[in-house]
Amino acid sequence: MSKYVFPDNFVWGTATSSYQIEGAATEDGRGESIWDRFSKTPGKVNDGTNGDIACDHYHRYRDDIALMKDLGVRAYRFSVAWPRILPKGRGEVNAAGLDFYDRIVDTLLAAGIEPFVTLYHWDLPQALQDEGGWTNRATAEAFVTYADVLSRHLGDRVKKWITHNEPWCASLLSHQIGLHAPGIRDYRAALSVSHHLLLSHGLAVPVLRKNSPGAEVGITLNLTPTVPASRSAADLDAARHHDGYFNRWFLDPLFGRHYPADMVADYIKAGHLPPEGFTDVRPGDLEIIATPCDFLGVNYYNRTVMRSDKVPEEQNLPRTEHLAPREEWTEMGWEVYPDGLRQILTRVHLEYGPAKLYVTENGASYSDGPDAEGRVRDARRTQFLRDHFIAARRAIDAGAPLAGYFVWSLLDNFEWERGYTQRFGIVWVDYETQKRIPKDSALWYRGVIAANGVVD
Ligand code: PNW
Repeated sequence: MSKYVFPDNFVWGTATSSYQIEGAATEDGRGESIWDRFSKTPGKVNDGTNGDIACDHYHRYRDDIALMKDLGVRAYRFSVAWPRILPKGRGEVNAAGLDFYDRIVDTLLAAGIEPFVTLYHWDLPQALQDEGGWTNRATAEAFVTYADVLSRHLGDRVKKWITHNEPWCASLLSHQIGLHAPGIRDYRAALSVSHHLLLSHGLAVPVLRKNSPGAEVGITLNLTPTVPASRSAADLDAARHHDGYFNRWFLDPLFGRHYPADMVADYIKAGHLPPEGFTDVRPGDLEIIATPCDFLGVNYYNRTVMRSDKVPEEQNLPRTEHLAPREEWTEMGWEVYPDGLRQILTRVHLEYGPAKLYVTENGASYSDGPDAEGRVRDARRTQFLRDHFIAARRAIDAGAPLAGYFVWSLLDNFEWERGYTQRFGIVWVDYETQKRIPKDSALWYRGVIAANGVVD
C-alpha cells in the first residue's frame, strides 16, 4: 500500500470557465463576446458548435454546486463573463449580471465551498474587440474598471482572485496562431497583446486588494516543461526558444525581470518585433507587471519535446512526440506525462520563488460515456489524475509551496475550437437532456479529498 498524504488544509477543487459552461448567451443583458462572434464564424470551431447553451449552467448552477458539495470539493474555480457585467466592456453596468455571480458565490459559501474567481478566461466583450481588443492599450484600462466593479460587488465574500487565465492562449494562441478568438494571425500584434494582458494584471492587483480586504490575488499561467528531442545544438536551441516563447515570456516579467533578452533578439531577427525592440513597453510598465502577488496558478497538461527540423515556429503547439516512457495520449492528442507537473512546479519554485502555488487546472480528455447501467467507467482519467496528484506531492517534497489543486473540469463542456468533441469533465453531461452523471473518476476523487491524498 502506498500513501501520498497532502499538507493540512490542502485545497482540493474543480475548475470551469464562463463561456465553456454557462450558456444563456443573450439572457439578462449579457453583451456579445469575442467567443460568440468567433464560434459563429464558419470554419472556426471544428464541429460547428458554440456556447449558446453549453451546459446550461446559468440555470442549473444550484444543481452543479450541490454535485460539488456531494463530492466534498473544498473550492471551486470559475470565471466571470465580462460582458455580463459590462455588456459593452466599459460604461453601463448590468445589474442582472452581478446578480448571477452573487447567487453563485452565496450558494457556494452556503455549501462550504470557497470561490476562486477568474476575471478573464477569454470572453472579451466584442465592443472592445471592435476598438482593437487587447492590441489596444486602452483595453488594459477597461479591464481595471471591470475588476473594480466586480470586486467592489463581490469583495466582501470572495477572497481568492485570479486576474487572467493563460495569457499565452489569450495572446499567442489567439493572435499569432489564430486558433482561438479573435482568430488573428499577426505575430507583432500577439506580442502587444501579451504585454497589455500582463499590464492589466499588474494594474488590477492593488484594486482587487483594496476592494477585497485580506484576499489572495494571483494570475494563472499555462506552463510546459520543454525538452530537446536530442542533444544536437539545433534541438537544444529549439527547446530554449520554445521555453522562452511559452514559459519565460510570462514568468520573467511577472517575477521582476525584463522580458527575456534572448527572445527579444529572436523576435527582432524574425521581424516579429521592430529593430528598436519591444516598443509597447513604456517606462514603469515592468514595475507594474511585477507587483508582488500572493500566488501563482499553474495549469499543466503536457510537456513539449522540441525537434528543430520538424517543428516550425508556427506549429509550436505543445505536442506529443514519442520519447514517452509510457506511450499514452489523451483524446486531445496530448502526451500523458505526469512527471512534467513535478518538473514544472519544482522549476518555478526554484527559479522564481512564488509565495504560493496552486495547480489551477489539470485534467484529461477521454470520451468514455455511460454504459447500460448508466455508469461512466473512465478508468483512464482516474489513472491520469492519480499519477498527477502523486507528481504534485513530489513537488511539495522538493519544497514547492503548493497549496491546492483544481481538477479540470467539473463538467464536460465547450472545448473551444474543438467544440463538444472533447470531454474533460469528471461529471458526464448529456447535451440533449442536460443530465449530469458523476463519472467513476469523480467518485474516486471524493475519496482522495476525504483522505486528503492518494491512498491505495
Ligand atoms: C486550457 N495549448 O486551455 C484552458 O484554460 C481551458 O479553458 C481548457 O478547456 C483546457 O486548458 C483544456 O484545453 C488550453 O494549446 C488550450 O497549449 C490550449 C493549450 C493550453 C491550454
